Amino acid sequence: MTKRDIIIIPDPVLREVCEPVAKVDDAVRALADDMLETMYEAPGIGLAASQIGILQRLFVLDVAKEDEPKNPIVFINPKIVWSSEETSVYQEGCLSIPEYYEDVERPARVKVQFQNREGSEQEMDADSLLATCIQHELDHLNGKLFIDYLSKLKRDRVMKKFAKQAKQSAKA
Ligand code: GNR
Ligand code: NI
Repeated sequence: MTKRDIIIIPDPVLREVCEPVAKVDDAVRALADDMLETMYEAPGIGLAASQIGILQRLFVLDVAKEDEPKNPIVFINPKIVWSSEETSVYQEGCLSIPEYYEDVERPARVKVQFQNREGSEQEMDADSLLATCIQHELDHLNGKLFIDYLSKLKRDRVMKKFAKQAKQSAKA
């Protein structure tokens, strides 16, 4: 397993729409393992392939609490097939937007269809943090970020701050 570098905004790769995974083979499983290692190392509770520059439709997550056993899940070619009318608000963060947190309102519960690491079709009902995280990761696969749900003022402010940082580190 190899820890990969996480891409930070305003890198345009984060705005790309990812392509379906054609076949769940050993290469895809190795990629998923790298993504899990990168996520745990960060640390974060989710990671989409585009965040390490791989434009394929898969993400990993583990929303287990610190005192609970690890529960890594790999979602390949995920699709939300149902969302609740009811919404919930979570303070979200993103490994591609370090140290920035804001409340986001999303459907409280979702049903997601995906392929697991064996390539079998699976369905999962999710609520609370898991539901939020699944939607956050699926957005990544479509080039969408949680700051897109904020006011233009807030989003512009964040983008400007990270653009400036990128410029600084390019110079150094
Ligand atoms: O680590 C993460 N925490 C988090 C908290 C609330 C809602 C979503 C997330 S996902 C984020 C990791 C990440 O950037 N995944 O794309
Ligand atoms: Ni994210």
